Amino acid sequence: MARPVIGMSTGRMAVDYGPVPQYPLTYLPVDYVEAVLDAGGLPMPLAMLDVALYDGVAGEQLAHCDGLLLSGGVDISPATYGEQPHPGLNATTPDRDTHELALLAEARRRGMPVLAICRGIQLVNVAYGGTLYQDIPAQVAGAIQHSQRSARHLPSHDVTVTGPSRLHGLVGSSIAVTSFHHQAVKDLGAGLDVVATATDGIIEAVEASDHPWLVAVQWHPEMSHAADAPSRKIFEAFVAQCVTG
Ligand SMILES: [Mn+2]
Repeated sequence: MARPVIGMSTGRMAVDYGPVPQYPLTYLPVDYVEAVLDAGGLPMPLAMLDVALYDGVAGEQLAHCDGLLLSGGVDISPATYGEQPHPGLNATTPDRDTHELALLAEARRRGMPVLAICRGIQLVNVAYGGTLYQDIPAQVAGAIQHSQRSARHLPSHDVTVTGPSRLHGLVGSSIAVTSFHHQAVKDLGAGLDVVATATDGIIEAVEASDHPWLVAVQWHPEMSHAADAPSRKIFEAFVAQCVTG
């Protein structure tokens, strides 16, 4: 049977590349590619583009896909949710924000399954009208460490998952997760349900009630999927929802 095609959002960064200084590249961490392959999907990186220059192309990209994975990356511009930049905000890529918002809007229009990871849950929350903590250590008193210093595949902090929810059905009530984020959902977007939290109250997963299958997590199951069964289950359940067509 043909593998479902999983469209995956990408970023851009400029790096010194051989003899070319600060060469702009499209990028997608390999962990996402391998997690999708191992779950039976066909990874299709969707090149980030300026939606103002290439009107409608985000929709054309998704027309070739059976599911959408919103990947991790840099901070989302606070302009997308009507706030000024906090001193703790890191670099942003506004073109990526608008591209991913266009991809998500098209996925919602099509009822296409969506798995959103790290920056992805933040993007989903903004798309549904919510806001973000721009810098957890500066804005959330008593917050635990959400940017782990241990190796990326090692679980860092605990997450409590509430049911009934898709996520609870997949991983149960409590899991330990890998964590590399300094932003998080603040005010929840309308139409989203919180289905997981950390011990400090930080929202770690949401699902959309207006969508056939939209699961968004703040942690990184793609980093731990090789060794961690709950991480694999999230990818397998997502790919299983993505019917080829
Ligand atoms: Mn976390």
